[in-house]
Amino acid sequence: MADLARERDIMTIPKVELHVHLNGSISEATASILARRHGADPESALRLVDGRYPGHYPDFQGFLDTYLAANEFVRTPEDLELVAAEFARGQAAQNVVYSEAIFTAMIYVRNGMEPRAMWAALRRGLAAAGPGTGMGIVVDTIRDFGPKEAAATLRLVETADAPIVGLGLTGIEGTVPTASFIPFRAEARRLGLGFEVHAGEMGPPSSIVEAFDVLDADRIGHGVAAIRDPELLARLVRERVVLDVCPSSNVGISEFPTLEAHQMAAFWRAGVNMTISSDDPPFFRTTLTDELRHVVRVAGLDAQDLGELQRRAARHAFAPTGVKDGILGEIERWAAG
Ligand code: ES4
Ligand code: ZN
Repeated sequence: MADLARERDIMTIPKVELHVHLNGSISEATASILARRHGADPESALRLVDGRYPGHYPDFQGFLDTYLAANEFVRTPEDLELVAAEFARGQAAQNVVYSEAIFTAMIYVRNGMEPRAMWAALRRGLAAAGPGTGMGIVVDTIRDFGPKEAAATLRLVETADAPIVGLGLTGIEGTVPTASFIPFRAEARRLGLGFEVHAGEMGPPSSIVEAFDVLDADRIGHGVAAIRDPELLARLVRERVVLDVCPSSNVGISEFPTLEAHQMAAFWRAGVNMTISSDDPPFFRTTLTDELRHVVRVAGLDAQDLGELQRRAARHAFAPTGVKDGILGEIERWAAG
């Protein structure tokens, strides 16, 4: 067996991150600035523990409460621009050359932001790190809020001036029947957008099956429940289904007790078409770079495997072909160098 990928490989490789929530990328420092700006005490309003988000939650709802508490203070376009700029600079610092940022636009519209000003602030913020830090936006709707919310999300997307590359379905699996989102999925197709579905995160294997058979998802967010259903796992391998795997997030909501107990190594060995992402980095006290360190260690990846992970992420991005070819070229130069 070749040697494990080295720290230097992990640091220098041009990275692609397909599954990272912009609303889940608000650092404690930025959330504290925003809380104070809106007259709240950061420590209590943000549920901080020693100045930090807990990082570990008893379940998904526990995480969601903390995440929503921070997002409550993103009220004006200036607030959003600050959040987006911090995100872009954080990606740039890790040599993430392209990100697909999942964006729950309705949270900010409900907070009182005017849609045109919201999209303009998002564009300005995401551009903060310059053109070498590419960004696509995946606008999601939260399942729990139902099909009306999905329709409202669509109206926002149709009039948006922003680099939207996909639509997504997030939230708590099983709260609303999957079939209620068929029209939302159909609109993604009509608009020429990719479609990502969070499934098999806290829900059962059947939730992943529904993401395909009911919603014809282009990519699955998480999908880790597939480990409990060997037939489904075989289907995922056979059909080359892309799973965005986010190990620290799964551990952070108590789906697995530790990173070592996470099934990423079994997925890798089985030949699952997985990519690696950070999901909600500060809320799980992680970064994409940390997630790559974890998968190298736990699944025993060498430098070539690491290159393969990043090539896959580039190939399965919702970005235009020209953008993807540019990223693949950067990865080839890294592999050759
Ligand atoms: C999610 Cl709404 C939301 N935000 C972040 N991560 C998620 N996983 C499932 N739904
Ligand atoms: Zn997610």
